[in-house]
Amino acid sequence: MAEALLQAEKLKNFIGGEWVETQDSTEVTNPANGKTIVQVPLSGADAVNTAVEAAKKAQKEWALVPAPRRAEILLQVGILMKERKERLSQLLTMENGKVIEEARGEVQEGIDMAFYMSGEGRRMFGQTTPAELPNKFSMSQRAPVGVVGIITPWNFPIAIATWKSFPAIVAGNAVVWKPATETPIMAYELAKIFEEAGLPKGVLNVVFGKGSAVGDAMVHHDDIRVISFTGSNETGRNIASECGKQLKKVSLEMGGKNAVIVMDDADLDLAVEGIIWSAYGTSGQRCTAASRVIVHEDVKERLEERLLVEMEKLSIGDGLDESNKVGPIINKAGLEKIKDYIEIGKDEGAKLVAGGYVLDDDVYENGHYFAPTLFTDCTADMRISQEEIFGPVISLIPVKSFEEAIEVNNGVEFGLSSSIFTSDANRVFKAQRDLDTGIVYVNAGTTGAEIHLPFGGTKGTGNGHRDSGVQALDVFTEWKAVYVDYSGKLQRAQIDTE
Ligand code: UN1
Repeated sequence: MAEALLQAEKLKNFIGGEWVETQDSTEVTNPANGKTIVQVPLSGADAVNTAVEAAKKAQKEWALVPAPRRAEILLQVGILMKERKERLSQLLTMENGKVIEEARGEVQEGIDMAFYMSGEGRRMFGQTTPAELPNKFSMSQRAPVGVVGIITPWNFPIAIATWKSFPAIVAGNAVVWKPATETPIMAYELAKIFEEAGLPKGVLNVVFGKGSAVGDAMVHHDDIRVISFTGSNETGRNIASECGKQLKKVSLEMGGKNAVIVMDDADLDLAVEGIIWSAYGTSGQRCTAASRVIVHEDVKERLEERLLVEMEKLSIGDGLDESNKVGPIINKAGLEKIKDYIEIGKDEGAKLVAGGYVLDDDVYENGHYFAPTLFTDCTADMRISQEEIFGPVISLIPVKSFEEAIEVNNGVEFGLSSSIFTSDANRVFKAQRDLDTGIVYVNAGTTGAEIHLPFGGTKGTGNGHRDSGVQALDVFTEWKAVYVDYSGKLQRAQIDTE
């Protein structure tokens, strides 16, 4: 099936508009069954250098194409993605494991981003503003940065790529992109779509390979002026410190330890639905996934009972089977990490009430499946309540008040997403003010960000930048202030004002 859908056995890099073969490669396996899908190139610094040269050359001309014309290519990309939505979704499920319904949602997120960013080609507003001197005009406008590097993760291999590459391209930059080696097919397909949509050669370059080779070469390349990265905290910190030394702009989106708060006045059935969806959907492998439930003690028992009932109903298996709601974990390393946290939680004295084990019956073949897991009676400072597990594991923490709930929510290193279920309007407004996260949901789970709003988080989640939304343009542009003096004489600012 993969062969028929993919029409390639070995992927190639896309550099300067050419499909370039590499010597080394490694296999990409389907996390649902361990079967090989395709070979992905393992490139080195040479390929990055060639890609940057191609990008530099292309960018000079691309920057001179009027933004509304650049945007037309994005519009065409969106149309082609829409036409191919089902095929892309199936390939996404095969390489990433997420269930097909969610894969369709992710591809849709990319389509939305294409249509949204193509509109930005006719906006990209700067400001005109009065000058302080007579017969003088002043304005600000966005200018492209040049060549930008984007490094994207396996958990949203197409959506996150569109959040970064589309604003970069519409703003007049050229891109060198390193996709995750676990999920290269979405990158290959998106590059093909760009090629068909008529993007000039060299504006988008895809270099497959490991972070330690390709990513490292990108971070160290003098001519890449921006790095936009989504991935682990450790890698992000290393990238930031390296970029800091070079005064390279860097935008980071890293981990989360997102919580759903359930107050005593909440609609409990709705809260349970929100928790199940945001904690166990995508097997908990979203940066935005809920991994803590902070519950008012008066409703703790009722919430727990209902959660256990709904967890029982979750069918787990290959995401291509429409009846499954929870797919596999990306790979063995991911599975091992989750297993380790189960032991940590038990040792810390948390009560394991459901799940906590690997599913390895015959029906799961060589896939990596983990049972949806619920720890209860957790305290806020346990490691399982503090650290990102990236799997279908909830730590349920009872609290006595609204104020304590907010404090527990904010008492972690990360600040990506948070949610509160309550029917009290005063609490709604206090919570959206006091929850220290980049994304806040009221009466919904912690996932479900829309592309025209800024995506990112506070504290250890990032470094103050945002993906998607109009804010993404700030990552990929410089602000330029322009003064035009039409007085015909020298007017000195701040001096000749009398
Ligand atoms: C991620 O987990 O890194 O809000 C991205 C959401 C999705 C995007 C998640 N729209 O969960």
